Amino acid sequence: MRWLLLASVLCGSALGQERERSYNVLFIISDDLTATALSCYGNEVCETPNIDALAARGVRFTRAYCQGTYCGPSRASFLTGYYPHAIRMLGYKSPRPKIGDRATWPEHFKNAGYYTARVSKIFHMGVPGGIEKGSDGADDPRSWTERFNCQGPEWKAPGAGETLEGNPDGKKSVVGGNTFVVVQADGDDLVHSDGKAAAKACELIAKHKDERFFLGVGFVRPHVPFVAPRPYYDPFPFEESELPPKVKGDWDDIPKAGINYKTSKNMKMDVVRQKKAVAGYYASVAFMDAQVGKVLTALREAELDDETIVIFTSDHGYHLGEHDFWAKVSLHEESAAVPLIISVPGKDPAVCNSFVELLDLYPTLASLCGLEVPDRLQGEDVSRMLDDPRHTVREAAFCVNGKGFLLREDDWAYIQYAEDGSKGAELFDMNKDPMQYTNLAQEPKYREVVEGFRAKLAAKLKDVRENDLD
Ligand SMILES: [Ca+2]
Repeated sequence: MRWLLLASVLCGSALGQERERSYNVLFIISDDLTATALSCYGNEVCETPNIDALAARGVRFTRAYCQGTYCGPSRASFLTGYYPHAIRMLGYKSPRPKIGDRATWPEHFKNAGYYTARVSKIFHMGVPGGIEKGSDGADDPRSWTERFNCQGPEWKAPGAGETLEGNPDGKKSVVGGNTFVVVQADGDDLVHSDGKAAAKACELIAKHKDERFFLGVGFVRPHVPFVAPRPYYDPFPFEESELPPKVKGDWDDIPKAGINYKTSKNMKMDVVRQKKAVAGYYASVAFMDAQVGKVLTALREAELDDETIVIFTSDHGYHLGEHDFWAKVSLHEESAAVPLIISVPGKDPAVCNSFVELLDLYPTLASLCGLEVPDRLQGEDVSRMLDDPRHTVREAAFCVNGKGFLLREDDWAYIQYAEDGSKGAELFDMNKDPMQYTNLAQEPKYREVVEGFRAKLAAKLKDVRENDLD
C-alpha cells in the first residue's frame, strides 16, 4: 500500500513537472508593423493598449530583427529555422520544396502531439489580393491540424476612401492592389479579415482549451490598404500627423541600391498625402491592436493564461517617411527591426536589449515547451533571456533583402549592397546617429571598420550556406 502510494506520489510529481514544462503557444503576428508605431515602444500618438498590456507582463525585446525585410523571405525563414540564403528563398513561394521532410516550427509541435492551427496569414499570403479571395497563399498544409482563411473586402470595403499613391491631382478614385489607399470603413470589425481572424482565434481557444495547442494568428493590418472601421480613424486627424524630419541632402550619401522602392517622390505624395498615410497606418495599427485584445481576453476567459506562452511580433518593420522612404524592403533600422514580446507564465516582466532574431523563435519555443531542439536550426535558443535579460547569444543581428545585407551590432549598422560590395555600402554610428543620417562608409577614418564588416559578412554568409539542405 505504501509502495503504491509512493509510486503514485512520484508519478504525480513527474506528471506535475511534465505539465510545468508543457505550454500552449499563442503566436500572434501582425503584417508590416514597425515597432515605432507601438506605444510600448515609445510612440506617443498611436495607441496600442492591448499590445502594451502584453508587454507589461512579458519580456519586451528592444533589439529584435527580421531576417528578410519583406513578407516572403522573413516568414519562410522563421517558420523553417533557416536564413533566407540557406533556403534560397528571396521570393514569395512556399519554402517546402527546399526543406523536404524537415519539420517547420508549427509542424514540430504537431509532431509532438499538439493541435496546430493557422488563422489567416502565417506563411506568405498576398495582401490584399489573397485576402479578397480568401485563398491559402504560399501556405504549408502539413504544418497544421486545421487552417482557416479570413476573407475580407480590403480596399473594396464600403466607406470613405482615397488613393494616396500616384494620385497627385486627386483624380483617381479608390484603387486597390498593393498600394497606399486609406478607407474609413462603414460597419464593424467583423466586416474585415482581421476581425474575422480574431473571432476564429477566440472560438478555437475555447474549443481546444483542454488539449495542448499551437495557435498561429496572423493579422494583415497595418499592411496596405489602410482599411479600418471609421472609429479607429477618429483619434488620428491627418492634419495632426507628425512627419519625420526632412534633412537636406539626406539621399546624397545613400548608394542608389539603398534608395527604397517606395519614396515620397516616386509615389508622388505631397506632405498632405504623407500625413494621411501616417494617420491611415495608425488607424490600422489601432484596429489590429483591438483584435489582439479580443484574443488575449479569450485566453484569459478560458483560464489558460497560466499555461500559455504568448508571442507578439511582425514579419518586418516599416518606413513612415524617414528619409522620405515608405513601406519595407529597406535595410535601415525602421524596416529591419521588429517588435517582439514573449510572455511566459510565471516569469517576471522585463525589457531585454540583447540582439534576437525572428529565427530564434523556433528553437526558443521548442526549448521552453520541453520539445527537442533540432540541431539543424540556424537560430539560437534565447530562453535564458527570459530569466536574465542581460544574457546574450550573438554580437550582431543579420538581415537581408534581395539586394543587400545588414549586420547590426551594438555600436554600428553596416549595410552592404551586392555580395562583393560593388553596389556600395552604408555605415552608421548608432550611438551618435540613431536616425542614420550620415553614412560613414566612404570616410577614410572608418576604412578599418568597413573592412572588418566586409570580412564578418563574408564569414556569416559562408556559415549560413553551410547547412544540411544540399
Ligand atoms: Ca509583411
